[in-house]
Amino acid sequence: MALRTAAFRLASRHARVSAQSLTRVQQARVQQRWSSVSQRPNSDRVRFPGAVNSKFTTNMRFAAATEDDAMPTYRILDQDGNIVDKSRDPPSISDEELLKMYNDMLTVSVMDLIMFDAQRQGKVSFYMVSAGEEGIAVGSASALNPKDPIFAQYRETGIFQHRGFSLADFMNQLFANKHDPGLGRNMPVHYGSSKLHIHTISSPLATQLPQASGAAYAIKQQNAQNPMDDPRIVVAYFGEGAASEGDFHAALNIAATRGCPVVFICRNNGYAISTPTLEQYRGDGIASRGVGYGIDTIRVDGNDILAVREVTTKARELALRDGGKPILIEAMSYRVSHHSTSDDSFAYRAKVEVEDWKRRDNPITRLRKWIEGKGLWNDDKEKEARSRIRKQVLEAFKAAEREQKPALSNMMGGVYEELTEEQVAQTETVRDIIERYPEEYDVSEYEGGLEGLKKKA
Ligand SMILES: Cc1ncc(C[n+]2csc(CCOP(=O)(O)OP(=O)(O)O)c2C)c(N)n1
Ligand SMILES: [Mg+2]
Repeated sequence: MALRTAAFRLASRHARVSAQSLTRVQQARVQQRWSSVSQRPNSDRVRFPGAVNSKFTTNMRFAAATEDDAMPTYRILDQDGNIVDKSRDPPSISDEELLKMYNDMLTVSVMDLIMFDAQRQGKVSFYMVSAGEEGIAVGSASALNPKDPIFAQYRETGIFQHRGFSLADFMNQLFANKHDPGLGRNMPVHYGSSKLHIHTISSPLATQLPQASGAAYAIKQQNAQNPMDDPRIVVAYFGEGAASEGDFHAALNIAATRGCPVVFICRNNGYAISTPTLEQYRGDGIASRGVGYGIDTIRVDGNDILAVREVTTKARELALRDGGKPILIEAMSYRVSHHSTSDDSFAYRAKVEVEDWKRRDNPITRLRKWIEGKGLWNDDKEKEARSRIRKQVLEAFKAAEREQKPALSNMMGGVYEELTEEQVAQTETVRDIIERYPEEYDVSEYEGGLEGLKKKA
């Protein structure tokens, strides 16, 4: 009984907080929706709770999903880096920010080439590149407040780069050395940074999406309770393949019904490993699903970093309106490289298709053309930047490679406060095996060697 009273008190407090976070107009709107659902005689439209504004018709027509109705794709620059709509003002962005965006994309691209090869040489176990999609990550990150929490998938290295994740941070995680905050427990490329407000990437697809909606619900309350602070939103990235997971649907629906300030950014790159989009869905991409959930949605050209930045700025503003609401951005792109180092994409797509895309369009060359047109960039600067970045990446690479690995005790620790009986027994088994087969198990590169098994994590 006492428990039930406490639960009731908690629920009513919750309802009060939610009500406080809505403006009067919004409250009136919510009430209007619920007070007008009774079907009035002679009304020309349905007023049932499940569809409150649908006109009656005698024309039997099934709503058809045709390609003619495909949602348009917003762009600012054409493939030659020229503004398409000559009547509009040029995007308002400083030269400094333009050069930072270009440098960030270039850094990701140069690091990707080096690390892909490093995996082939057996230096790291796994890698994933962002080729062709650098503009989505960097362009959207550049439009956010640096304190907006981010939930990413794995092909958004550009957001880490833009927020200030250093080359040493990337390399420590990739080499799983003792400076990796995850202490080598996660796969390479699954970065995270509490300092930069980016949640750690996890492998199971789409799990980040309901988490993002939940975090946005918490932030909605915080925005309402701390009106003097800068309001924040949550941003969640995912691929079009991940949008086939149930978690995607749960995340969009809860965000829409609870009015959570979250911007969902889908990178539609045409493939989910070997599954092309044509086999993944039959609707109008992922954008059409946002509308289905009552979420304001836009489709944007992911190769146009200025367009990505502009729609994200607007999406952020909209997400904070009306007490908070979700927005969906579908950024169109093409996955230029293999899915990961474990994949050979020429087993399921033609080389010529890839070469075509590489030649035809690319977020880096498109921005390069724009900044060259403005007199901010040229061949010499390009050469200098590429060789400088390459040198910096290789330096960070060598430094991280030299560092010791985390102590062996971290294999078991970090889950429970104390090791369980089973973990203690397993630790002893590991010790026994290493001691019996020292040639097979050289543990000298782990902090503390075999003794590192003892240390508490
Ligand atoms: C729940 C789950 N199912 C399957 C996988 C295996 N898997 C890893 S990435 C991937 C493809 C995802 O494609 P998409 O979301 O389009 O992202 P992209 O790789 O194209 O950037 C799959 C099927 C997984 N990690 N998690
Ligand atoms: Mg994909």
